[in-house]
Amino acid sequence: MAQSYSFGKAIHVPQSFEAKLSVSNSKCPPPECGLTGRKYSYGKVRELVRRFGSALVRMGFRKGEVFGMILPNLPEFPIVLLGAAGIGMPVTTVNPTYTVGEIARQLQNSNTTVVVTIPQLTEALRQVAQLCPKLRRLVVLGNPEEGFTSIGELLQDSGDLFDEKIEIDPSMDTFVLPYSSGTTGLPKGVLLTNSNVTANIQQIEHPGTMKVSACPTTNCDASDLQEVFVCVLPFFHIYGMVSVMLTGLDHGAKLVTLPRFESESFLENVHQHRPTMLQLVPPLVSYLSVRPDLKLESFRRLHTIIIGAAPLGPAVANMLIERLGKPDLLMQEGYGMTETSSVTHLSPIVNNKIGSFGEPLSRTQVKVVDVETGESLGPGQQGEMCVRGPQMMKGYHNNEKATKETVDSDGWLHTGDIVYYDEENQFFVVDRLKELIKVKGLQVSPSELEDVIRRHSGVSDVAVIGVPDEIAGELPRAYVVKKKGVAVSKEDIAEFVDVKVAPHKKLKGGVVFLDSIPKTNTGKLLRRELKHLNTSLS
Ligand code: 4UW
Repeated sequence: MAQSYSFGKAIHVPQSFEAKLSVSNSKCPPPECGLTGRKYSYGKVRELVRRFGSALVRMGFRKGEVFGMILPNLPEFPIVLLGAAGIGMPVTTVNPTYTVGEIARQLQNSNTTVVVTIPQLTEALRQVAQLCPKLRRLVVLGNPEEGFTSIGELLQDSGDLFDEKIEIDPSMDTFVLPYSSGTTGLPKGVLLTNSNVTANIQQIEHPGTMKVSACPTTNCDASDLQEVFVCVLPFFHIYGMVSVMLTGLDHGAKLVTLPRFESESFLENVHQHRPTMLQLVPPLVSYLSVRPDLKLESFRRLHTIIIGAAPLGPAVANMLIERLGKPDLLMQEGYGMTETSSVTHLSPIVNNKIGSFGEPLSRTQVKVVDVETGESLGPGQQGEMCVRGPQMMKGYHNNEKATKETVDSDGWLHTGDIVYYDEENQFFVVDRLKELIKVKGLQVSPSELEDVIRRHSGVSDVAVIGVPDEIAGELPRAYVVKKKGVAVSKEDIAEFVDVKVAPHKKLKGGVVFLDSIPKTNTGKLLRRELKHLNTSLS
């Protein structure tokens, strides 16, 4: 069943990875845990992918049933993801810092039937299972526990059912189902097909887009030729999943996985593994640029830093280049969205401009339109960016309304971001039209937080916006109208929210009481007015 890997064709991702993994030299270690040193060769990854997928078939799981992953970055992440996707199960990746309520919402909304998690989350998963009747099986990456099948048991499978008559249509069948709130409302499942993701990996690896050494599959003994990624960005988010993990695997890179960002272990791993590329978000660039204890020798092999997911200040970027003493370091900024399988723009290798998120990738069409008239705009004019290309999602899961609001009848995806481009086709972010808040590159949906806050007995109305923050980029702030006659403090509201949401969604931007929330005559919330209010308050 394995096919050879060739560019330009729509290829089912797990099959193409299978081919890639099978030709790789077994001495070439790809995923390795940055904390424990646990690692697998490419050949072993391939074998375990097949065993895991086959075990799922043997347990009765079928193509089209949704598979849930609640895992931090671990070397087993690609094994689980490619094993499930390889038998045609769309994989929904959940942030492991989510609370029981947040996990349950995603698993219910996606109709997940089987989920894999870590021992630290089994108790939470037992509670989640009570709320998700469709969940038939819980798997733990660790020792067997009551109610959980151990992954070790599944990896004993012979692997023979992996490719049992499973027909996968690369352009129609869903490969992954990550969640994004898009331009408005609650987080929605994003249907990314096998072809979408494969196309994006090809676009990223296009010569002239990514600066990587010769593909090392035949040169593994020469460690200087192997790309090394220290993977600190979470694999559950589209940036870490596609641009780091899958692109890294496709390239035969060594992936050092870090389960979470901890300053000491991150630096230790950088010093030990001497990465050739670092994929970062702006707060990590700031962090590195001020660390006094960087061992510059560890950055000798580093040729590229890729940054994206939130606006990057040029001053910080330049500070890091200076700090590392590497004037020839390629600092590439990229722009991506969950809805575009990850990337649409990346700075060019030559003549890149710090402060710009670069130019459209190959086969990616982009236009900037006037927000009022929809008219296409020329260089230097600010408007909403719309994109079209093979990496664009099929739509939102079970949500035709949101799909139609985001993708117009000509197939343009409206990003909700205000940008402009210059005479050299380099793009710059100006503002965000959509509701989304970005905290350290991760999404926070204002509607989701408003729904939580509205449940407080002392709240009559609420609106949440993002306020600028030097470290996180933005932080959520709630504007609250109190119910008459109910005594409620700002702290009460913050504490009420704290226990119901993941750490990055907490109201660290504060709570502000207002007499009324600004709205249009038709009751539509005027978030922009709150943003202006914020500017004038501070
Ligand atoms: N500048 C300003 C940017 C930028 C930005 C994104 O959580 P999502 O859905 O997705 C992402 C994906 C980012 C990404 C993936 C792969 C990659 O290589 C790369 O560049 C290196 C980045 O963040 O959020 C999408 C929203 O995030 C904002 C923007 O508002 C977009 O609609 N965003 N990149 N460079 N803002």
